Amino acid sequence: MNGKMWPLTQLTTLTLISSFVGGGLLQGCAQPRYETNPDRGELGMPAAQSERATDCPLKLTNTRLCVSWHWEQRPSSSQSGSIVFKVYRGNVLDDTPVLVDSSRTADLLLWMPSMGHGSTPTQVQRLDVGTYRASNVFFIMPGDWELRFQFKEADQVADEATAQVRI
Ligand SMILES: [Cu+2]
Repeated sequence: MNGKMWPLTQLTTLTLISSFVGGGLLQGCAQPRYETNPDRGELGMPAAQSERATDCPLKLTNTRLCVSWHWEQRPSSSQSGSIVFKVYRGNVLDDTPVLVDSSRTADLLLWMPSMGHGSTPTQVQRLDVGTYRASNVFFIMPGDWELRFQFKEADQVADEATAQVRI
């Protein structure tokens, strides 16, 4: 009886060792793994593998929330453009982006710092949670401009994040 059991035990031990080593080395393994990866923002759960940690290059000065933006329509010397911008924070669980709605009124100010003047006013519209479109984005002259993403209370700027653009 013992003579037959021994090889089985050896086989089981070997299987356990190889799956442990394999699981540690092969990070891209397709089998579900439910432990939390010690690396920041990465979970072993398959559904979370494509999610990325929050990238926050542009922060609002007061709330420290993040702002991202992109051209929806680039302006020209004769045509105004539009910008979509979003406000978000990092998820407390895995630091993936979570859009945040503000109780304040969003605005976008176009400002030329070297000459101390603005441009024509933009119009900002809320599209969804933490998501805005600024239309009528027009620069009255070429040069270095600031996009000042602002959140106002009673027409006073309560929070602001500034991005630089060359027009
Ligand atoms: Cu100017």
